[in-house]
This record gives sequence, C-alpha cells and structure tokens, in this order.
Amino acid sequence: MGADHLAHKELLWKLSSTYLPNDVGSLQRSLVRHVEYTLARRRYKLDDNTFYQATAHSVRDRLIERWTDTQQYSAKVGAKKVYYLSLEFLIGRSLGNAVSNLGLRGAYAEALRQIGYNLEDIMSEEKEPALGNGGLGRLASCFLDTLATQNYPAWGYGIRYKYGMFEQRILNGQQVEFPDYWLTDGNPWEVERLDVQYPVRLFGHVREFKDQEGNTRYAWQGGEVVMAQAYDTPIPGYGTYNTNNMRLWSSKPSHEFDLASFNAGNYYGAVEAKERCESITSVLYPNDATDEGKRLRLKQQYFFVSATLQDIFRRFKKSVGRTATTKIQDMPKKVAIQLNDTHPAIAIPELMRLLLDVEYLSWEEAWEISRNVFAYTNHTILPEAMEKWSVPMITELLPRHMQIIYEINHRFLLEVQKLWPNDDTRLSAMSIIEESTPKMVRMSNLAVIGSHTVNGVAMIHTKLLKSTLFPDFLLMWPEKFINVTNGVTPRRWLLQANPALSSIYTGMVGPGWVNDLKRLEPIKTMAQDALFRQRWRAAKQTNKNAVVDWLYKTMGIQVNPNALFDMQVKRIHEYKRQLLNVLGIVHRYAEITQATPEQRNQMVPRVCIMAGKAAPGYVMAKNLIMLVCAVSEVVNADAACRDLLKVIFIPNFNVSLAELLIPASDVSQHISTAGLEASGTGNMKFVMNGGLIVGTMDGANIEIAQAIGEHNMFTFGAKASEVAAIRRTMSHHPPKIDPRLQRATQMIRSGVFGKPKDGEYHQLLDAIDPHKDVYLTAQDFPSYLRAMDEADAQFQLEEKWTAKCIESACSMWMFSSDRTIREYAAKIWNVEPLPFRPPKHQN
Ligand code: H53
Repeated sequence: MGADHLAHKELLWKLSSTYLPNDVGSLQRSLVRHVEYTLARRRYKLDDNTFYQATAHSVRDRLIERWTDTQQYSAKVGAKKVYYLSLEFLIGRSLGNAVSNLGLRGAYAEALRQIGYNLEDIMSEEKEPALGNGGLGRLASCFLDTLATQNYPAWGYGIRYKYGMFEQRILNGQQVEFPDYWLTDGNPWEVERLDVQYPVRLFGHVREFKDQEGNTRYAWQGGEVVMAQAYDTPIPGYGTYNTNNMRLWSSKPSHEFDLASFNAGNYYGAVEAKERCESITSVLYPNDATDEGKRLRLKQQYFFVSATLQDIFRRFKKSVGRTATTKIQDMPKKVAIQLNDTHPAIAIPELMRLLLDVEYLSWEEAWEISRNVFAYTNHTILPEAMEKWSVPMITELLPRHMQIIYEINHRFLLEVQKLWPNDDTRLSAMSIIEESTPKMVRMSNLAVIGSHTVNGVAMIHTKLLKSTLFPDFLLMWPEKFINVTNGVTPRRWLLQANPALSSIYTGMVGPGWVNDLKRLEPIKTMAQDALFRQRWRAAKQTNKNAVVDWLYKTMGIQVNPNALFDMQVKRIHEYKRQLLNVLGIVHRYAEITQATPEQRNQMVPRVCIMAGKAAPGYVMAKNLIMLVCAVSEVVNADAACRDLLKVIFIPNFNVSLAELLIPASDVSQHISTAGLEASGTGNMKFVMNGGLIVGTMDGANIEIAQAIGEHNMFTFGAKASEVAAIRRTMSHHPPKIDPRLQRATQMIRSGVFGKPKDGEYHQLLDAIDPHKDVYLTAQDFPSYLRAMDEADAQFQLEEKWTAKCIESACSMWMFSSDRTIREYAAKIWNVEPLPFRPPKHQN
C-alpha cells in the first residue's frame, strides 16, 4: 500500500504541477474551451456577455493557480496572518483589475481582438458587486488589493449578500430604490467551498455546570442552528505571484434544523424556518454611517463573526498541530484580527466564548489572548453612527455573549474604580452598558476595551476621537490610540481608471510607480515644461471627452467639453453638505440670469455633476436629491445658461461610475462641516487623477493640503476647533444672513424650481436657519463662494492651473493604500510580507 500510495502521489503531483500557458494562442484556446464546455454555448454568434463570462473563467483559472500556491505556501511556513473583518467590501468590477494585476491585459486584449472582440467592451459587461455602502467598504477593498500586492498573508472576511447596495433610479425627480440582484448571471470570480461550512447558533439558553476539576463552566445550547457556507474570491496582487483570499459567508438551513421541524409534522413551518435562515445574508443594510439597530442586522453581524472565528480557529489549530511547540496561547503570534468599525465587534465576546467554553481556558488566559488578537478601526465620531444594541435583544439572541459582556464590563469597571475611586460620572461614561431604558450595549466601548490598538483614519479624526469620544480611555491607555491615515489603491484608481495619465507616468518614470507612488515625485518639476503641460491637458481632455460621450449616450445631455468639470460624488448626508453645493449652484444661476452679455462673456462655463445614494429612510437626503434634480431641470432648460452652466445628477453612483468620473474632474468638492468627515477617500482619488479640491479643513483634506501645498487647494469654512463655539453663540446671536444666500433660498422657497407638495424644500432650508444651523451651511456660505470664485479665476489661467494639477497629483504618494497598509503591518499587526517565488516557467 505504501508503494502504491507513493506512486499515486507522484502521478498526481505530475498531473497537477503543469501551469497554464499565457501566450495569445493559449489564451484563445482557453476562451473557446470555456465557451464550449463551461458555458455550453455554440461556437458562433456569441454576444459580448458570453465572452465576458468566458474571459472571466479563463482569467480565474490563472488566478486559482497562484491562489492555491500562495495559500499552501503560507500554511507551510506557518506565517502570521492578518484577518480583515468587514461587513462591507465595495469590490467593483474584477476583470480589468485581475488582468492588469496578472500582467495579462495586453495578451487578453490581443487574444480577443483577433477573434473579433474588444476587451473594453467585454469588461463593461460585468455586473459590479456592490457589497458595501461607501467609504468604509471601498477602503476595505483597497486594502485587500494592497495586502496582496505587498505579499502580506492576509484574508478578508465578509458577507455574501444576495442583494447588494440598491440600484438608484430617478423617477419624477426622486430617488427610487430597486433591488440589486447582482448574481443573475452567476459570479465567475467566486468558488463555492462546499467543504467549508460551519454551524452558527442563535437564541437558546446557557447551562451552567461543573467540570471534572470542579470549575464552573457554561454551555450555550438549544435555539436555532444556521449553516454558514463559504464562498472564496481570489485577490491578486499587482506584479506579484501572491494571491490572497476574500471569504464571504452565505447563510443556509442546517439539516439538524430541518429534521426537527419536519418530524414535528410542521411542513410549512419548516419551510418558513428555512427561509428565515436564508434571509440572514440576503440584503446589505443601505445605511452609511448611521445605525438602525435592527435585529436582523445583529444576526448578520454575529452569523458572520461566528463563522469567521470558527474558520480562523480551525486554521490556527491545524498549525498548532503541525508544530509541537505552538500552543493555543500563541494565537496572537499567528493571528491578527482587524475590526473594520464596530460592526464585527461581537467577535470579542465570541472569541472569549470559544476560549472559555470550548477550550476551557481560564478567564485571565482567554482575555490575554483575545486582547492581543484584536485591533479596532474607528471610522466616525458621528453620534448617529455609534452602534448600540439593546440588552434584551442581545440576551434573547446571544444569551452567552450577554453574560460575557457583563463579565468583561464588571472586571473593567473594577480597574476604573481602582484608578479613579468614587468617580461615578467617569464610570458610567466608560461602561459598556448604557443605563437607559432599555439598557444598551455600547459596541464602541466594547471594541476599545477588547482591542490592543484603536486607530482613527486621519490625523484630525484621531485627535477628535481621543478628545471627544474616548478621553477617559485615553487617560487609562495612552498608547492604545494611534492614527493611520487612509489611502487608496493606485491600481484601480489610476492604472485602471485613468489609462491616459498612467501612460504619461509610465513614459516618464517606467511602470514602477504603480506600486511605488513616490516615484512620481520627480515629475513635479515637469510642471515648468510647457510641452509636458500640454500632454497633461490632452490626457485630462481625453477623460473629459469620455464623460461627455457617456452623458450624451446614457442621459441624452450635451455638455461643453471645455467647461470646468465640477464634481461632488459621494453618499448623500447632511454633514457632507450637498446642500451647500446646491445653494452655490442656485447662486451661480441667479448671477448668470442677471448678467449683461459682457459679464456673461467673462464667466467660466461650469458643468456641475452630483451623484450619490441616500439611505432609503433618510428623508433629508432624499429631499436633497429632489432639489438637485429640480434645479437641474430648470437650469438646463434655460437658454441663458446654455454653455455656461449645466447641472447633472447622475443616478446610481457606484465604483464603475467613479472610475469614469474621477479622472475627468477639474474640481471636486469635499465640503463637510469641519470635524465631521473622518477622512474621506474620494478626495485622494480626485487629486491623484489631476483634479483640484474645493474643501474644508476636515478629514484627510488637511493632510492632502500639507502634502500638495495649501496654495493648490481651495479651502474655506470654519475650522473644527471653531465649530462648537459658533454653534453655541448662534442660538442667541444668529449671524446675519448673506444676501446672496438670502436670494438663493428665496428662489427655492418661492417656487422657481417647483413646489413639491410636502414642503420638502422648506424642510431642507429650515435646517439652515441661522439660529440652528447645525452643519454651519449658512455660516460657511460666504467663504464657500469665495473659494468657488477663486477656482473660477484660477481655471482661466490655463498654464498655471495645469502646473498646480501636476504638482498636486505627483505629491500624493502618502495617500496610496500601500503606505497605509505598511503602517498597519508595522504598528498594529506585526506581520511581515511573505512573497512566494513563482515556479520558473511562470511569467
Ligand atoms: O469611512 C471612510 C471615511 C469616511 C467615513 C466612512 C464611514 C462609512 O462609510 C461608514 C461608516 C462609518 O462609520 C464611516 O465616513 O470619512 O473616509 C473610510 O475610513
């Protein structure tokens, strides 16, 4: 048997160790094979979609080789791994990213061209997975790209929602939500791992008993058991063989569950229960930076966390088995878990439960391990985003976790009392439990207490987080709080989104800039070169023309390609102040209609583009969209505006649309009330793509201004340090309203843009009444207009403008997620890159 076994193994190895060839002919054979055998289609008359599917499968084959090699290698080496736990991954389309990261873009383009297909067209067939809301989810996807590119052993864990972020359509000038069933054509990028399933318990009760040594133990029993099914997506790095994994969980009924109900003779009940199981992962909650406190959402969080920790635990224990010297106490040497916001923070009591109730460790041992495994990223200080779950809800759904949370809190409060005896105010501020009716569990306090490191996402955000959100925790653990400023991947946001600019860069410094953005720095001096500036402008014009064509084709709108393209594209939120933008537009409209022909000749033509989704229950955000659409109708139909002003609300903003728009902007707006946008990441993408910013001193804007020079940014508005005092005084000393603001609001109120029947515009404008202008919209209006005027003036000085754009774009290296991830690796995770050397015959 031994000899047979060896012979089998050898033959198997021989058969499986041949790698796929990547020459054009081989790629074509692979495409056709997938058309015929994977898709079972005939060989002729094939549409682009079929060829998209075939290309995706062909690319996937090549990803899988690298992926399995990388995973086997890191298991063999026993490397420490990073696990990025996020309820959102805003992935965007995969095909373009995969072929360029594999270095096969040219080969696939040629292979397709020869058989009559165009790679770009094929790429646009892909339906984009939108498993996230906005910044937080997109950041997670940028991080995965960088982790793979820099050869870190890292996995992303998340949920495979059946319905991603809703599709936004504008009907009668209003947002209407449609379900996003992104899986209609299947998903060629994922592999269903039928061998990776875990049971997840919900509800039930806790049984207390004594173990053999007489220690009190707890077992969580009964309730419902749901199965978590793994779906894996390979994440290729750029210019490396390393390929990481993103594992998403989908819920399905367990057999145990079925049998119980069917045996009880309750057929319909059993089917309903099955549906309840499946519903756990059916839909992404469409709220960005707001907490809804829905029960199903807590189920999602726990379901995801439980499956993920079982999986991490299993892998870790396998590695413990491999080396006799590793023990369970060594978990922090092998495992780093990053909590992306508090959404996965229930992982902290869950890991404690596994260590206590399954591994039978002592509380002290378990806590030591747990605290050294977890780190927490905070992404906002907005009170409405702070996750709180009611104690009765957690008790019902996760009874054992509620006990553990109470125990964590009890032990923690004893420490607090030791430090600050008789300080009840402090005690109640730091407690995990909020003493309200009903009592609430503060997930952010739990996350801070249960993590070894807490980070904010931009310098100002981290400062505010320390001073306003967690000041007492900071006194207790000054070292725990650090800043890691966000970043974005240059692969998607430059190389893929902006081929025109990318080829200029590559022509100047070679292709190395793609994973080393510092290499662009020397190009700054080229801002003085007239010929270079001309090339730069040509690239920008190419990108603007692409948007002009797209607008005409998809929306039937004609715009002046030489106008200043002004964009504000992001989630709609009061704190992001899209209203300030609209009021500025109405002001501009008023100026145009009242101008003499000579004055009009002096004006800078502008195309104002806005896009973004409003949470379905967020009335103010939906009203805002209504107003933008109404303003756009009136302005665009007014002959006086002609080439001078166009206002466009583009529906259904998503990653693909961002890739089209961002490279075409001249100016973009990042105009949140100072102190409220944690970082922002769109700001980084726009500047990298040679656009300038109109912005407040908020989030990463501040650091961008430092990096590119303040003279290259149009800043305005109250500073974060001034906001509180301004708010305090406004109630008794309201500031005088700027007459231009008065005129703009008057136009809106009087019905120039229609009079919706429920007074939606009044609602928007009442909120900026100078007595209670929470977001300082009226307050900042005059300085906002000054910044916009300055942008207009500068835009007319074409050569100077171009020089600014070049200088700025080439100073952005620190906003590459490559820098961000290096900081996480060094300051938080303590992990090293582990490059896997490719087999010789691989390119
Ligand atoms: O996270 C981004 C930040 C941005 C912040 C955003 C965010 C969400 O998208 C969702 C929830 C949340 O708490 C924060 O608003 O400022 O750039 C990535 O850090």
